[in-house]
This record gives sequence, structure tokens and C-alpha cells, in this order.
Amino acid sequence: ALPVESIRALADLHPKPAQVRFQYGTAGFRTIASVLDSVLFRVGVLAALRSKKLDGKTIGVMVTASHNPEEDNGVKLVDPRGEMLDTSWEIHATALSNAQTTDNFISELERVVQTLNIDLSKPAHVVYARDTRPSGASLVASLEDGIKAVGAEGRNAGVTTTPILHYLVRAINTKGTKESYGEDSEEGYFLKLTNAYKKLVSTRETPEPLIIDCANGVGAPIAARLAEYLGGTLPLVLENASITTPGALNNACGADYVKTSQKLPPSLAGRLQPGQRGCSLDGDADRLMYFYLDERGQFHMLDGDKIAALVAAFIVELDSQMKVGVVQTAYANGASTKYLSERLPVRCVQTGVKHLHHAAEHYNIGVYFEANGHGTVLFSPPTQDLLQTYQPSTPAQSTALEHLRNLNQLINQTVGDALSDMLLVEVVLAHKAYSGTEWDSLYVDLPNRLVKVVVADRNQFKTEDAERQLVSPVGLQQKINELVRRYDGGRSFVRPSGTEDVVRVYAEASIKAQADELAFRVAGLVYDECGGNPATRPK
Ligand code: G16
Repeated sequence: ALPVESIRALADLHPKPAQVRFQYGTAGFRTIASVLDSVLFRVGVLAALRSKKLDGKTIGVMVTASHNPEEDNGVKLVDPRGEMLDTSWEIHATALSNAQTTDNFISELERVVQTLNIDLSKPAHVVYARDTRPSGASLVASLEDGIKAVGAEGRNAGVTTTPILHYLVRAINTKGTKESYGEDSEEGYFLKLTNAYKKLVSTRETPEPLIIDCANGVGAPIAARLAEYLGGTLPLVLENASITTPGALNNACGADYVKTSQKLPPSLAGRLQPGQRGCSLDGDADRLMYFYLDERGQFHMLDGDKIAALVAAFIVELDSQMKVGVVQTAYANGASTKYLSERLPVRCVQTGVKHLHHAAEHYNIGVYFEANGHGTVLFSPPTQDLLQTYQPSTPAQSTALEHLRNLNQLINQTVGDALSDMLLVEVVLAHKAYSGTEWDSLYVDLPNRLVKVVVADRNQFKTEDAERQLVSPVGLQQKINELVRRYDGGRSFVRPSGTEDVVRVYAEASIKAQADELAFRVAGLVYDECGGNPATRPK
């Protein structure tokens, strides 16, 4: 039976705030940190139950709000193979988080145990970590109370990146098996990645230094350690590494800033030289954006779509027999979709890494990237087996095979990982002898604009067709269509964010001014339809 008394005693210390409704969304629970205490406690309990349900396998919990502002925080669960929580459990997470009293919470727990037929006599293991947010330490303490309340065993992985936590979960659960993913430590992670990187670039010259904008987040200390393991094979210059400066996290820097504003973080002005490669991480280092300045000092962004194009082409060149496919979302630049679909199968799915990840599993090698720089490359289990057993018949085949084996080690197979992706990009650039300019010229991005609209209730917005069509509010899509038709090369869609309390509007057109105008006019339609706080008109 559930240890009701111990749960009750600890749950009383973490009461749910009245009038707040929580939702396990695109990236778990995410909102202003000050209301999250009870959620963390309850997630601790739920993670333990999930572990019991899966026969004591280790479940991961990451405390982060990634690209969101510093005052936000969040928490997401990681399943045993290092992938996102099975979606069928999200409703249980949401229900548990919204039980108002301790009694309600306990009855909800009993319901979950019964519905899911959880054998409570099984052991439970949870590994957890957090990013650098000031609210993180106390939220982790609440999580630990939840883990303790059900007598589960917890392992604190400290302050680290989201992808490292995913790595650890997979490494712990595969330890000593033939699928062993690596040593279950940060060191194991660094060694796995850097050994593969060094082999992949062993015949290439050391590149010019790469500037990393660390978003003043956890990517800074982790990239610093990565640099030690790389030992000069890839010179890194870390910028925006102030993890203790209040308010600095993701502020006018980081991958989301670069993608949304399509600008160089002001703090890098004068640091990034024309022609030099730079990249930005986000607050938990799972997103990556590259950029460079041309000789006129003009900023050029190389986003997730450009990364997908670069990497997919490289893999296909290594092995034209493999079924390589690409997965994107509606945010993918139309020019990237055109470029890729002329070469490979391309699928569009809804926003959220979990959706892309699952779609990518259908290919021998599945390349998935969101335009915002979140993504990875998956090698299917049969492909991994084939890479192990294949007998090459020519020297060229043998080299290609070695490269694919090393790429399989280099690329985080559990989730999008900015640092692993960064090494991947560097490998491809080194092999192709590409500068930013050559990479950028694979195709020319269509001008585009992303805006947010604050509305009274974003849950009114419902979409279909991989988020490209609004079905609610009724009639709004038709108005958008009428507007879009008036713009050359126009495309636009509206969807509720899963991580911020806003509705997002994306627009593309063949001329920049038109893309901006279309985005703002669609945002205006959204605003007029749904109102909101006049202080927060589209921005
Ligand atoms: C999270 C998700 C991403 C998603 C992003 C924005 O990223 O993991 O898949 O693209 O949120 O989602 P939305 O537009 O629904 O707010 P992160 O880096 O914030 O964890």
C-alpha cells in the first residue's frame, strides 16, 4: 500500500497554492518559480511511481525552465531510455499537480496506482538535476521530499545540462548490458563525446576558435569542462558565462534571443570578428544556434533548419544506402523544407521534441531539428547493429563506416543536446572545409517573423495539421488565410505556446518588410479576436 502517513506529513509542508492551475505541457511543468513548490514535491512522488511501474528502472527529473526568463522554473520527467515521459502519463502528472488539498492529492495518488496497476512493492530509483536558476536549490529540496515520501532512492546529479541528465538516465539503465550507453557520470559523457570528436577530426587541421554564448546559464560551466576534455582540438571562447549575476540568464543573449530577434547578442559586439564562427546555447543547453558576421559586419544566423540541412547532407554522402529522413515542425523555414525535400523524405510534426523524436525513430537515421535549434540525429537499433557488424569491402567504405560509428557516439541519442550538436557541426564544417558563408549558402532563408501575443486564455487556441491550421477560435483561420493570400510567398500560422503563457504567431513572405507586416497583422487578428491585457499588445 501507499505509505500514506509519510506522504501526508511531507505533503502538508508543500501545499498547493489556491487558484493556480498547472499543466504538464510541451516541456513538463513550467511557470513562475514562486508557485512551483507543491508541483516539485508531487513530481518526486510521481517519478517514484513511474519507476515502480517500470520495475525499478531509474527515472530522471530535470528542474529547469530552459529558455524562459530567470524568474520562471519548471520540471520535466525523463523515461528510462533517456526520452521524454510517455505522453500517456502527462494527464496523471497534471491531475496530481492540481489536487487542492493533501487529502485530494492522496486520493488522486490512489487512483493513479489503481488505474495503472502499479505494484508498490517494487523498488524505485530517481536521478535528478537542475540548471543554474536561483530558485533551483529550494525546488530540488521539495522534489527530494517527494522522493523520500514514498521511500524511493534518489541520486542528485547536481547542477548540469538537460541533455546530460538524459544521458545519465540512459547510462544508468543500460549499465552492464549490451546496450551500455556509457559511464553513468558527467565524466563518462565528456569522454564519450570528445573521444568520438577527436577521432572524427583526426585528419583535419585545428579550426579557428569558436565563440560560445552560454546564455549566462549552466552551459557555461559544462562547456568549460568540455573544453578541458577537448584539450585544444577545438579552441572554445566562452562568453556570457555569468551564472551568478542576478537577472542575467537568457537576458539579451542565448539561443532563443538569437532566433527570435535574429540579431547578435549585444554582449558579443566587438568580440565576434567577421568570418569567425559563433554559437548560442539556451538556459539548459539543449538548443543551439550558429551565426557569423560577413565582411561587411552583417549578421547571419544558422538555425536548426540550417543545422539539419548541413548534417543530413553529410550523412547521406557517407552512406547513400541508409534510409535517412528529416523531421521538422511548422516553424521550419519554407526554403529549408524545399531544399531538404528535394533530397530526402521530410515530415512535419507538431512542436515539442518528443513529437520529433518519435517521428525520427521511423528512419534508419532520423535527423530532427526544430528551427529554434533543438534537435539531434537518431540511429535506429537495427542501424546501430549494422554499423557494428558490417564488413567494408573498400577503403572508402571502411572510412565511411568508421565515421558513422563515431557519429553514433558523438551524437546524443536521447534528446537534443547543444554541446553534442555543436561538436557535430564542427565535424561537418571541418570535413567539408566550410566557413559559415558556405554553410549558409546551402539555401537562402525566406524572410520570417515570430511574435508573441498575450491573450486572456491561450487554451482557447486549438490546432490541427501539425499546428498549421487553427480550428478554434472558429473562423479565425479563415481570416488568416485571407490575409496570407495578399502576400507574395506568404505563410503564417498561430499556435498556443506550451512553455509560456502566450500565443505565438509565425509569418514568412518573400520580402522581409512583408513578413514583418504579415506577422503583426495576424497578431492583430488574434488580439482582436481574444482581447487580453491592453498593456500587452503584440510584441
Ligand atoms: C521547449 C521544447 C521545444 C519547443 C520549445 C518552445 O524548449 O522542448 O521542443 O520548441 O519549448 O515551445 P513552445 O513554442 O510551445 O513554447 P525549451 O528549450 O524551452 O525546453
